[in-house]
Amino acid sequence: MTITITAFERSPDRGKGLARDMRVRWALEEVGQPYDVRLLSFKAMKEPAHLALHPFGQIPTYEEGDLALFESGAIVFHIAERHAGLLPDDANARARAITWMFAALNTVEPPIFERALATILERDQPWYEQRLRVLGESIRNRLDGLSGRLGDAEWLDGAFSAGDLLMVSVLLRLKGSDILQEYPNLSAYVARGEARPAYRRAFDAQLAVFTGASSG
Ligand code: GTB
Repeated sequence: MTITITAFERSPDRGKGLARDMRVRWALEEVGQPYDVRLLSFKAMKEPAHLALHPFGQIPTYEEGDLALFESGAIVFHIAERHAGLLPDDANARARAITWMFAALNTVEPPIFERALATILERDQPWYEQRLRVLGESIRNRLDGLSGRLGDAEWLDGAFSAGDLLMVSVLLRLKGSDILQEYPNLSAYVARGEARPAYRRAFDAQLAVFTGASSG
């Protein structure tokens, strides 16, 4: 059955791969599942046809036969459950990998995303610098714990898993920032994720949308 996901017709990140369709593309590439992409304008995302798939009018969504999903974490989990390669077979190791998926989305991503939003939306506020400092501290608090747990290991818990896929996806938003550079083992972890052939294929596919859109 054909898998179709949705993505921005024109991603505001100009092809940097920071929108959340990227993690879904990456998961599909890791497990070797071909997929189609339906590109949406901001207007189309708020129209009834898309709202029937996604109650909040966002991307990404995932359709396969009569199954329609939204929420990038749920989609990656679904892919990892249905196909080999992203979750270990051992029940306890699988539960730990799923724990890292939740940690990435619930514990590490929120302050990172808040900080990114603040740099766009709150730049002109008189309290902007203070807010950046507070968000920076929250991020460092999370990265301290993550860095301590990762140590010198290649991945968070044995072989590469959906937990690593989501954690690297979340950390990529800090790429090039002073904050990530303070944690050499996390910088190397992100670089290992980016070096995976499946990541490269996913990245190139989303970049092609931007370069196609900007040359057209
Ligand atoms: N929790 C949901 C999930 O994980 O799927 C969140 C989905 C979400 O935030 N989708 C965003 C969206 O559709 C795109 S990814 N926004 C449009 C809207 O809400 O109207 C967030 C995002 C947007 C832009 C960049 N960027 O330009 O760098 C990065 C990430």
